[in-house]
Amino acid sequence: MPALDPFYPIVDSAAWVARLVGAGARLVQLRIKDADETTFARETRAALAVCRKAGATLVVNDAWRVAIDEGADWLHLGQEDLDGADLAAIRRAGLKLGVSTYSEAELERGLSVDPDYVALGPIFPTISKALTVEAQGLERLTEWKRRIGDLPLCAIGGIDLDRAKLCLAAGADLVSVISDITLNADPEARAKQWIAATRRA
Ligand code: 3NM
Repeated sequence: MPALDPFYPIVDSAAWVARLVGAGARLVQLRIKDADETTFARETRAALAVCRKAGATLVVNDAWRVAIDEGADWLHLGQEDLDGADLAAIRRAGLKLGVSTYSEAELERGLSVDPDYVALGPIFPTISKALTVEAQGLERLTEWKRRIGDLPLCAIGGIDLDRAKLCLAAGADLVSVISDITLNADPEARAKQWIAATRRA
């Protein structure tokens, strides 16, 4: 598997995917909450078309049936999503899989499904997702990386550009971000800064 790009933004529409891929992003997650299946399928199809044209990778969050039906290559599942997902069908469809982990037990569970990357979060407090877990901190990233070896490790939660560099130095291979990009006054320019800094690291 070719190495995944270290800059891994998460957005909630195909229009956002197009903006960030246009700015140079090569790994993007489409994470839509509270949409009906028709909207999700339409957005996924449009986002896949944008990514394929640019040679970028789209990761579909949670909606595994849509990901299979639309022929996506990647899926991301949280621990709660793992319970309801048909992992055999997902693998049969050839989907690569990323999983979220928040604790030792969840890391064990995550590894048991033979994922293609493991995410640890929230590294810092986040405004973008309601979570009951405390911030994990950078040391935990180093510990997770020691545990999972060559498997790519994704840092997520409260990460801005300076913190992204710290996460990579601590052992992360990928850094996922929402608000530092989407709430920026110039998201494309911010994405380019991230790309320059993370690819250099
Ligand atoms: N998952 P921001 S934190 C979607 O810890 C998501 O698993 C998290 O957004 C986890 O970059 C998070 O704005 C939100 O903090 C990340």
